[in-house]
Amino acid sequence: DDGYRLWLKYDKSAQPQKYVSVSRKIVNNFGPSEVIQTAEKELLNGLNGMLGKDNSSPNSKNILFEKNPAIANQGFKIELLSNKISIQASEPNGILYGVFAFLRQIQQEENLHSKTSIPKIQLRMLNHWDNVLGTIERGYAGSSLWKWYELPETIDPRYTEYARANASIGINAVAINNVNASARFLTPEYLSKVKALADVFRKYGIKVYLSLNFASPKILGKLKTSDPLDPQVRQWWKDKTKEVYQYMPDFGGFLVKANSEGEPGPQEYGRTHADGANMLAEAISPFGGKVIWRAFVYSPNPNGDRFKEAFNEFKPLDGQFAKNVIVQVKNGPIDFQPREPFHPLFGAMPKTPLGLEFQITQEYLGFSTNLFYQSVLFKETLDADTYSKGKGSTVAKEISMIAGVANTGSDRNWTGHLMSQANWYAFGRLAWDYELSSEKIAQEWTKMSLTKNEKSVQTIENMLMKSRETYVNFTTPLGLHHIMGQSIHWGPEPWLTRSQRPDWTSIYYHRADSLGLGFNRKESGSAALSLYHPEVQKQWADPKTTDLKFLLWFHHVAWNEKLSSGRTLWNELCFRYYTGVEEVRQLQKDWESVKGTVDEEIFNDVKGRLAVQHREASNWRDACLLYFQTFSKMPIPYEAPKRSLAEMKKLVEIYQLK
Ligand code: BDP
Repeated sequence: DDGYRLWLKYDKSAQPQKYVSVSRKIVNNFGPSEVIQTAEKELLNGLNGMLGKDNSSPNSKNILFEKNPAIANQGFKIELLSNKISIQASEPNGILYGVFAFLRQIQQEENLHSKTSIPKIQLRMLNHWDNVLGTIERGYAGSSLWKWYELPETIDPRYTEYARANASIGINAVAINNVNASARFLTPEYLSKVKALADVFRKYGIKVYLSLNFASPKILGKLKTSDPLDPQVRQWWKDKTKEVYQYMPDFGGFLVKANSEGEPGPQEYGRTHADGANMLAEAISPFGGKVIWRAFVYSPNPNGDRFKEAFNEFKPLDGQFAKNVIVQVKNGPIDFQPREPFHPLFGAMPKTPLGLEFQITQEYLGFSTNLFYQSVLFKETLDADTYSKGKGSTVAKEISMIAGVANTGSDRNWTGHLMSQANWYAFGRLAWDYELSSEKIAQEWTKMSLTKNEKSVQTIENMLMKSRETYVNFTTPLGLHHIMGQSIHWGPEPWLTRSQRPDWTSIYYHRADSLGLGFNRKESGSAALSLYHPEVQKQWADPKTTDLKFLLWFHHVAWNEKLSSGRTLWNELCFRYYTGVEEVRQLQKDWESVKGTVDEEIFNDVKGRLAVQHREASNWRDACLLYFQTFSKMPIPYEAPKRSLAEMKKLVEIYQLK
């Protein structure tokens, strides 16, 4: 098994007798629709695979697709009745999602049961950072799935496989190109290619979005400006948007990265983010489309704190955005680190629809050689309490859309690391229902993707559940952040002192000195903590009571300060780094114990990657501790690293050689 079939294997069930009541006859009473046809095809395909084509049982019940206006949005109801199995929804997508949920019951060998499920977040989206030349920004699983030079004439069957995987977990939108966007995507040549993809995705209830380059009026329209208040520019976008809708009448909308990391934007013309977003919103509103405007902006400010940049830009604009604009905010204030406190904009813009952006691709999480089950990270953010409307105002309740930067690529197994399929899966499942537990999602995924052996399912679930904390331990424990290798964003480089921008160095974030370690974000420091609701501030205001997970995010702590663990900061730091490496060893042992119960090809591939991870974890530990030791001047209370700091620096340099 090379992992290509993801969690949709539909191999023969070991317990077909459980499902004799399920007939292969499907009756569509819902009404005609392309998506319903897909639902029918998927249901038959799944049933035939798992239960065989024939069903001669006299007691078997037909499966009916039925309209039920009481089921809101794209939700579904599965009802097991004495004479039929009914899958109900008010929208075609709901039927499709109901079908996949029904199949999941059989895939996991559950007893069939009735179930009603309504998605909590309406717009559930993947963001692909795919480029015109087939590369993927921060992609670690091969090249782009989209074969631009073959499109639109050649339709790779993989586009359908991709769409069905998404639909099976409820994803209903995809932005197909990099947010650092080429204007090329808005030309007729490329729109016809994008349309070809949209035609495939539509069958699975998925809408296409495009990332756009804000300077397109200049680049494509040869206008003198891209100023959003210029009448010609506004007209250009209206015409262009109309053209886009001629190709794709159900086009979802635009995703925009503006005035961020060198991308063009309205501020070049003295205009605000709201001016830019609203111009596009006006152009797209006649067609019912949306503008998703990213809040990932941070001007370089040597004396400032990047933590505060997006908040300071966007908070004052609350109430100024057009109705069909969604502001998309990364989960944390810096940049997809292994652990971040939730972004202070959540709960702070009551008049603006907010979207939450996670990064499924593991840019800062060990690429595709590290096991990092992200469900745990997703949940930590979704469940975080903003207190905006009193206790229980979680981030999840503050958002109307959710986006994940995709981890898919042309690798046979889609995600490079087989176990990273679980992150794609978990993203979709949580986007649908953020109240699901990470454990439950891990079990589902494991049973459908790897093994049904009970002991192994338990072992793999444990591995997944521990993997995030393990990664944090050996890379950035206690609230350290952004100390990874320059540009490549892989491996340790805590000594990084100089870069194009101060806020791209490591010393900017860890602030190690002879006294201690960590970023003081209280009033006496950058005061970033003050951006949060007072109740949230309380949790992180006092180093004595701050959860150790977040300690160095908010405090500069003395090396010999005694922490709540009973250890000094220095000893705790050493403890975490050493524990992290040990935990990777344990992951290796755990995986060894499932041998024989998972496919051999998959077993060996994951085994190899875990061994790589162990090597990388040791590098992180030695590099970071030897470096921080130059400040703490304290002994490492464990078996000392075998390599010197100079050797570690050399090793890291290799990966940055051109
Ligand atoms: C950063 C990535 C960069 C992306 C940027 C973004 O390093 O490649 O373009 O995020 O989200 O983390 O726009």
